[in-house]
Formats: sequence, structure tokens, C-alpha cells
Amino acid sequence: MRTQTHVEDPALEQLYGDFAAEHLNPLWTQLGDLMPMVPTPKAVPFVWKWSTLYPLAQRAGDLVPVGRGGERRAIALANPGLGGLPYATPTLWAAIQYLGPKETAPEHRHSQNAFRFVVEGDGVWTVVNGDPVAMRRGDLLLTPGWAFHGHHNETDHPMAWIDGLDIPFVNYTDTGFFEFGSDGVTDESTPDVSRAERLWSHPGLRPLVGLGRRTTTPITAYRWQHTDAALHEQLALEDEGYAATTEPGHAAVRFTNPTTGGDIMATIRAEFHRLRGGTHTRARRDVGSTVYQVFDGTGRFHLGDDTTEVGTGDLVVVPSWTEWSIEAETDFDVFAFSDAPIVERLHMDRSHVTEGA
Ligand code: 1HN
Repeated sequence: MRTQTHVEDPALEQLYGDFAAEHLNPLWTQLGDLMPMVPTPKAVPFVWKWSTLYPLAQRAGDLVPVGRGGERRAIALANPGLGGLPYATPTLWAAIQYLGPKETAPEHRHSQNAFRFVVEGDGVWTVVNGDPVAMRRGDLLLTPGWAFHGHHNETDHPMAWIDGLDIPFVNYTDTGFFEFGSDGVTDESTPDVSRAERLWSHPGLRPLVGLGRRTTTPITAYRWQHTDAALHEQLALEDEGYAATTEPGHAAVRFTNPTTGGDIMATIRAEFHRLRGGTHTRARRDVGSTVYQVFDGTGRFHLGDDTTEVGTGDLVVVPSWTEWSIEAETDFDVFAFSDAPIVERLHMDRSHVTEGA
């Protein structure tokens, strides 16, 4: 129902004027905006091409030093629906970060939860609470809230990756703290495997020194060899006639916290999906927002009424309750992160899947 907001009665006009003067707002003139029938996100579906992002990051690498104060050479995806804010979605920050040869991004810590995902390259170590974590193609590296972290590039080639953080959510709820740490990194060694992985990354096995539940995962690196093997085996099992995939030709894994079996961090979910060439996902809508990065292959994202061709490195934002599906042209690997843990924790989760589409 639309309520008349045009006022003809002088007494009513006076009342509305008096409301405004007292910083009061009558519900009946704006219920439709406050409570739409379904989510009506300001964020819009949007695609950033890696072939656009990388050269721009490279130019920043030539022109802008990295160091204390600015802290990171990270260039945020600013959703065109969000009025110029550096937010990919209302809850998620996503950026391309670029670190030149022999450069160091100094240590700091913040309440915001963060991860890196590597679509190409290697040679940077991110040092998380003093534990050096190698960054290589296909790896998911975590910096949970309040962990000190800095990055250093040991090689003579640059490296770029994507960062995902819950910055918009933390800003909206006024819950963030920040502290500077060491100007360099506290451990410059370059081990293949971090101490966290040596302690925690053995399938199905937990060290008895850490039997409690932790709100964020103690694993700082989820390695491509494990992700790839898990997806490969799902499709191999499907070929052998076993129920191993969520829909035909679609293998999928979620990165989890081994102490709870739940999401890696309280605010961010991360998943990896693999589609066989020629298959597509069912069209669906979900409450909450998701960012995808194509890892390998080519295909199409259907977003509402639009279709966009995507390939390696391209980033796709799907706002809340936007209908989307993926069509794989070749075998298609895609990394995904979302605010689903927030939505589910608040019991606001809803999905609508178009069956048989
Ligand atoms: C940050 O610390 C990183 O550690 C990346 O790489 C992006 C954006 C805003 C504030 C801190 C990082 C960030 C950030």
C-alpha cells in the first residue's frame, strides 16, 4: 500500500514540520522503503576483469610506495551501487593487492577478519602472528581478526592477489580496533610450510594441545593441492556412479575450521567450486552477498537479466537475493566468499533454487 505523502491539510503539514524539527520520522510515509517485500539491495551485480585490474595495480606498483601509514598497496572494488564507498557489497571488502620485488608491507593487526586468495604467482610470505606462510597459486591464506600480519616479497618479481575482509560490516557496527606492529616482518624466514599447518593440517587429526573450540580456524593456509584433490575426487566418484556432487558435474568444497566443522571465520565463508565444461548451475537467489573469483577456465555468469563472459582472475559480485547461475564453457574453477556466517548466525538465511533449470 502506498500512503499519501503529499500534504494538503495545513494542520497535518504543521505536524510533519514539527516531527522534522524534533528529529522524528513517521513510519506510515515510508514503510515500503524500510521494509520491502523482498531484499532490494543498493549494491548491484558487477564484474571486474583481471585484465583491467592487474595493469592498474602494476601502475600503482610503479608510482606508489608501500609502507607505514598507507600499510598496503590494495585497490578496492567499489560497487557502483554503493555511492563510491570502497565496498564490494554491504558487508564485504575485496581488493587486488600488489607487492613489488623485495618489498615489505609492515605488520599491524585489526579486528577485521581477512584472507588472501592467490590466482597467479608466488614468492610472497605473509607472516601471521610471527608464523611465515608461503603464498602460492590456488592457496587460501587467513588472517583472522586481531592477528598481527605483514607481507614480504622475497623474489625479484612482483606478486598480486586478492584480499577479502569484513570491513563494511565492522564499520557499520562500529566494532573495529587497529594497532600498528613491527615496521618489517618479525620472521623473515621462508619455509615451505607454516608452523600452523605443521600442527593443524593433517586430515581428520587434531593435536591434543588444541582440543577446545575456536571461533576462527587455527589453520592459516588451505593449500591448492588439497582443494584440487578434493574436487577432483568428487568428479571421479560421480563418474564411478557415487553421489559425490551437489548437482551433475558440479564439485564443491567449503573451507572449514577443524575445531568446529563450521566456517573458517565468524563473518566470512569461503568455498571452491568446479564445474565440468558444458554444465551449468541451477539458477538461485540467496540472502547475503557473495564475491566470486574465476580461478581457471571460461564461462558465463548470469546475473539477473544480464550475462557476462568471464575467465581467469575475473571477479563477480552477487548482491543479496539476486538471481544468478554459472554456465561453464570449459572446465571451470571458481573461488567464492560470502557473508553467509553472519546471515546464518542471525537466522536471516533464505534461498530460492529454480529446480530443473
Ligand atoms: C589490510 O591489512 C590488508 O593485511 C589488506 O593485506 C587490505 C584493507 C583495509 C585495511 C587493512 C592486508 C586492507 C587491510
